[in-house]
Parts: sequence; structure tokens; C-alpha cells
Amino acid sequence: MSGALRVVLGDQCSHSLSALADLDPDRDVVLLAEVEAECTYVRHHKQKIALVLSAMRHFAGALAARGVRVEHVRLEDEGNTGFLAGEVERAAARHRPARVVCTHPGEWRVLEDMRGWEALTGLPVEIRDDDRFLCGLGRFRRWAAEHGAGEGSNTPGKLRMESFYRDMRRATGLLMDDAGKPEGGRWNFDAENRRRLPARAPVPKPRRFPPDAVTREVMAMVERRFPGHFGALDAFAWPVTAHDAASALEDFVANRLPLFGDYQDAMAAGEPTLFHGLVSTSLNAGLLSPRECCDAAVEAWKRGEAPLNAVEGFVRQVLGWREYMRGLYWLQMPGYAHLNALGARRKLPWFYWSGETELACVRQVVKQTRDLAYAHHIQRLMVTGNFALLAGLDPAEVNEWYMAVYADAYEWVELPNTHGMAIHADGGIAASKPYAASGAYINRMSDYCRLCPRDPKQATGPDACPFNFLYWDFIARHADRWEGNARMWPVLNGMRRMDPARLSAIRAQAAAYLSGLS
Ligand code: FAD
Ligand code: DLZ
Ligand code: SF4
Repeated sequence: MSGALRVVLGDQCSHSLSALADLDPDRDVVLLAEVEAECTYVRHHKQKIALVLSAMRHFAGALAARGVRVEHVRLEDEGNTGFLAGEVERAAARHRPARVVCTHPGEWRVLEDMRGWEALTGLPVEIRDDDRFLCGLGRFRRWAAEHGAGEGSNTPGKLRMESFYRDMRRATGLLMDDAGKPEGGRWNFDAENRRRLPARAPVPKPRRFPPDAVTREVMAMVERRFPGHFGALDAFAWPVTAHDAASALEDFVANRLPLFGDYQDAMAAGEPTLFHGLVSTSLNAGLLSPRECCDAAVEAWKRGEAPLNAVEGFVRQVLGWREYMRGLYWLQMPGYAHLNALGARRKLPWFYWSGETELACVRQVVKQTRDLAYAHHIQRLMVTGNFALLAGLDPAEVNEWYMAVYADAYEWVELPNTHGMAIHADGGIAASKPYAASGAYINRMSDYCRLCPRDPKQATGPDACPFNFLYWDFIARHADRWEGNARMWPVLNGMRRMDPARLSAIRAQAAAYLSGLS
């Protein structure tokens, strides 16, 4: 064969993939390889493995139906080496291509691996940009440099999402009027997006995509081969094809987008998905594009079917946060993963895996995560993330947990969110101040506290909410650091105005609680 071996990874199931751009169906072969190592480098939630492998099988089928020569290596095929590199080497030996073509992967460790494929196969390996994002990595690097943060430089406080987002709005024209001004006269409607869900408010059930025969076969294999991985498979209902992903987006836009903005930060017991999009698994696997998501939301606003605060809120997540997180990841890696600015060392308590804790908020989030491989942003940030931050849990263990429990987890997006946003391990590169909050925040934004034996209004005593004493202990523990961060001064001043005896009692209770965590 004189053509190219085109390698498509499990999260690259996109017909528009750069590695497939100039595909010659007569000479080229597309390789998709299911490999053990990608299923186990962290012990992914069973639903994530099932989703990715099923998406690969469907995508391989769709390519073959278009007349493309596809080599799909299944996980249990005889001779499967269990590694991406091993499968590329085997395919190269089988097909004798003139070159290998692939698309930049989503994780640093895979890029490192890919860089070794030339030596392994003796063939030229072309790694093309992943242009399924709205901001190329070159563009992001230029933007970062213009804002005083060059590659790999640890520059807390310099880069801010809001400024990046505005640049991206201008660059894409999304929600911009003819005069080049933001629609509605404002860039940001965040202040209107912080409502608590009223009791008994009806919440639409998201469209489900029950497993077809291909997915069921994969699910049975996952259960058989990865029985010890976290999570249940029974409720699997994720889209695994571009067709179903488009249908999921349509369902969101029609039924949940109108209230997405209002209740973006709300949490409610028994309502795991509220008005969220449920599009991250499809976006991250390549079944949906970010432009498609933004355009669908903006069109709904133009038709008068969704208000601007909802549409802008959604566009900000996809065009702003998602692209910003990816840019930061590639700007900061590989050093970023090892930062531990707050010197956090405590082991992850077992209840992160079992959900067995009296803390109702944590229990709700962990149990829905086990059942659905999903929690929405505020649950990840302000419940499990906030607890990890306040309790000083080891960043490596916390990151491993977030990678292992969500169906949308890939390091390029998980790491900056966890390390940067949730636990401040990067010392302020991703966010200017830690998202630390006491029980009052959780009580304001959810109804979890009414299910809890702890009292969100108490900071000491047997009924005190741990988020309260841990919060003040956290502020006090790192007080010197907050001196240098003006955004933390109001909190610091609040702590200093506290009766010293009360602060001591709070800190003593925090110490006793932390020493009992296991
Ligand atoms: P919606 O609320 O409907 O938002 C729409 C889309 O915007 C999402 O699908 C997502 O693509 C994008 N988005 C929203 N917030 C963010 C964000 N902070 N960063 C990047 N994209 C965002 N997202 C992942 O895709 N994978 C992860 O592994 C991941 N890990 C996270 C870990 C922590 C500690 C935190 C705080 C957040 C994490 N997020 C992650 C971001 C966010 O929680 C999820 O994208 C979101 O919950 C997915 O659900 P949804 O599609 O219903 O989102
Ligand atoms: C997540 C995942 C899983 C579970 N399995 C595979 C696989 O068998 N083969 C493959 O090519 N990709 C898989 N993936 C996705 C990769 O882990 C992903 O490409 C990297 O995490 C980079 O984003
Ligand atoms: Fe969570 Fe505290 Fe409320 Fe209990 S009282 S649900 S621990 S915030």
C-alpha cells in the first residue's frame, strides 16, 4: 500500500477530523484501535469506556459505509497489544503505508506517545492540528503572550477567561450585533444566572438514548473486563453517534435552554441534570462541534424561543470556558499537573467512591455520579471540589477521581477545571481566587441541607456543617497567601473580625474532623 495510515483516536469520532481531510479511499486505511491501556490508565467510569468504545464502533461503521477502508481493532481481538503504539506498529506492518497521519490528541501523555511513532514504525508521522475547537492552540498562545503569559510560565493573575471570551466573541461574531457590539449591550449576564430552583418546579426530563445492539455488546464486555471500575452501567443513555448527539442538542435547545441561565448554578435533590445541556460527552468525543452547539442556541434566541441571559450563559460555557481550559492546559503542560500551590497532602476519603457519608450534598453528588457518570458544573465545583479544597486533599488523588468518575473526562479539560478552578492547586493561573464556600452557599443554591443531619447555620458543635468550620480553617491556614490577593481581603477581614476564641473553637473542630477522615 502506498497511501497513508490514518489513525483516529476514541475521542476523535468526527467526519471533519483533520487526519481524514484529504483521505484517498483507494489508497488509505483508517485505523481505530480499542486498547486496554486507554481504558485503564485511570480506572474510568464504566459508562465512559462503554461510550467511547461504542462511539468508535459506530464511527468505524459509518466510515466503512462511505467506502473508506477501515481497520477496526477490537479490545478482545487476538493479538491486540493493548497499547495505541503497539496497534499503530502492527497496522503499519500489515498495510505497509508510506506515512502515518493523525490529529493532535487531547492529552499530553498521548502526544508524547505519538511523538515516538516515527521511530517505532520507521515512517513519517504527521500530527495535524485538532481544528474541532474554535480557538486554535497557536491563536491561544498568541493571546496569552499578548496578556503577559508566555508558554509554561506560571503567571497567576495574568490570564482571565472573561477577556479571552470577549476576544472569541469578536473573532467568531457569535452574539455580536452589526456594529460590533455585544448583543443586548452586555458581554455577561451572569448576575441573572444565580437563581435557586423553587420547590416543586417542574424539570423536563432529558431525551435518553437507550443502548442499541452495538452498545449493549460493548457494555457486556466492559462489565466483564472492568468489573472493579467505578460506576453503574444500567442507566447508560448517552448518544454514541453524531446523529443522536444532534438530537440531544435539539432536545436541550427546545426544552431546557430557556431556563438554562436562570438555574445554571442551582442544585436540587433528585434532579441530577436540571436545565443543563448534557452535551459535554458528545462534544469531547467528537460527535458534536462547539460551533454547532453555539449556533443552535443563538438561532433559538433569534427565533424568540430562548432569552438572551440563557443563550449568552451557554455560549460563554462553550466558547469561553471550554476553549479557555483547553488553551491553558496546552500552554501549561507538562508542569501544570504537578503543581500543588497550597501544599495539600490529605488522602481522598473513601466516601468519594462509596457515597456513604452523612453529608447530604456530597452523598447526592457522588451517588448520581456513580449512576450517571454525570454531575453538573456547580456540583463538581462547589460540592466535591469545594470539600477537596477546604479539606486540603492531595491534588493527584483529586484529579484521579475526577478523571475516573465522569463520562466527559479527558485530561485537557478535567485538569484545569480541577487543579485550577476547584482546588486552586495552580495558585491562581486559571482563576484569580479559590472557589471556597461555606455551607451557606450550598444551602442557598440547593435543597440538600434539609436532607442532612448537619446544620448549615452552625460552625461549631455536634450539628455544625463541616463546610463551615473547614471554610474558616482553610482561610486561616493560608492567611499569609491571601494577604497578597486583594480579592480575598474581604474574607480575610471577616476572619480577623471574628472573636478569637470562636475562631479557635472552629479550628479545633476542623482539626478533629480532618483527623477522623478516612
Ligand atoms: P452545561 O452546563 O450544559 O454547559 C455546556 C457546555 O459548556 C458543556 O457541555 C461543556 O462543554 C462546556 N463547559 C461548561 N463549563 C465548562 C468548564 N468549566 N470547562 C470546560 N467546558 C465547560 N467538563 C468536561 O467536559 N470534562 C471534564 O472532565 C470536566 N471536569 C470538571 C471538573 C471540575 C472539578 C469542574 C468544576 C468542572 C469540570 N468540567 C468538565 C466542566 C463542567 O462541569 C462540565 O463541562 C459540564 O458539567 C458538562 O455538563 P453539560 O454538558 O450538561 O454542561
Ligand atoms: C478514553 C478512551 C478509551 C476508554 N479507550 C480508547 C481506546 O480504546 N482507543 C482509543 O483510541 N482511544 C480511547 N480513549 C480515548 C483516548 O484515551 C483519548 O484519545 C486520549 O485520552 C486523548 O484525549
Ligand atoms: Fe452539605 Fe452542610 Fe448542607 Fe449538610 S448542612 S447538605 S454538609 S452544606
